[in-house]
Amino acid sequence: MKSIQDASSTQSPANAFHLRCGRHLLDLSFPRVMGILNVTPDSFSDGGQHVALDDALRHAERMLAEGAAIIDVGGESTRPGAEPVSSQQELDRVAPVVEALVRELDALVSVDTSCPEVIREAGELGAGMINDVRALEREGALLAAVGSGLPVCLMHRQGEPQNMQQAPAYQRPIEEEVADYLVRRIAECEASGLRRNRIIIDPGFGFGKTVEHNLRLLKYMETLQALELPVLVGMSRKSMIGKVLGRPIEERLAGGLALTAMAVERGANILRVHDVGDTVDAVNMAWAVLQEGCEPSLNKESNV
Ligand code: 8Y7
Repeated sequence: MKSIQDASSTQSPANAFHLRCGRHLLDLSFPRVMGILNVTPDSFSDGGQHVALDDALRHAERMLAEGAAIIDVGGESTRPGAEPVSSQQELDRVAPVVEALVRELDALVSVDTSCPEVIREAGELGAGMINDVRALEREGALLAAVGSGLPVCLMHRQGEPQNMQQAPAYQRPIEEEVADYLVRRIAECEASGLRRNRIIIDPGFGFGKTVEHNLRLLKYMETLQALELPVLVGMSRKSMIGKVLGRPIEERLAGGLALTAMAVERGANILRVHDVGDTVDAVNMAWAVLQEGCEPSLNKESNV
């Protein structure tokens, strides 16, 4: 990552590593943690638990206290085989939560959506980031994102959630295909007016990839450094851990922390996880090694 600086935020001293996210300025001079807040009744690991607004707020508050810099709110399950939801349904689930997180906690909220209506509304409600597993490929999503003024995470995937795990296959080394896709997609987004300093990239672990694909993608994740953009990764509790270790979802934390440390070494800037407190420790420890020194305040009590 070279410079992700927006001309509108030149007042910051370390501005080469700051990302403008609505009214928040996200410091990416060290790796940050994004806490997952699912508001879908069918999300695969904590489905149904945070449907109520109060529960969602309390859960987010705890993640922020544990050091999350961003809360990622999602209203559509992208779990393999999940049923699609209407944009109105998604909006009904997500909007009250985003609004409350912004108003009550002043949180930097990311909205996990592919839907243009939800993207548009996210900006209005005070969200600071769009996280789209479909990289703004849905009709109207790119223009909605441009209009929102928010940074966007563009993720690689192969296929759609309904069928993506059926027979994932790549002709060339996966890290090259993923990087090539992202380069192409970034160019398309830039051509439509999405400025490069608003783009975050994500290799999309588990989205149309076998376990071996996922392991190789992490091993060679440094390939993405060539794009000189912030890198977000999501591996928390995913089946790549389950398959290697033979663990059910609730026993994948240790495996996930190992992956987190490796991702930090390979340049990950944002780690999207369920277990914020433990991940913050893993991130800060790995970062201390890379820096050959400790800055104990990193990622602690940090709401950006
Ligand atoms: C990812 C994601 C999911 C990911 C980004 C899960 C919404 C499945 N995974 N977004 N979303 N990256 N950017 O296991 O890897 O959380 S959903």
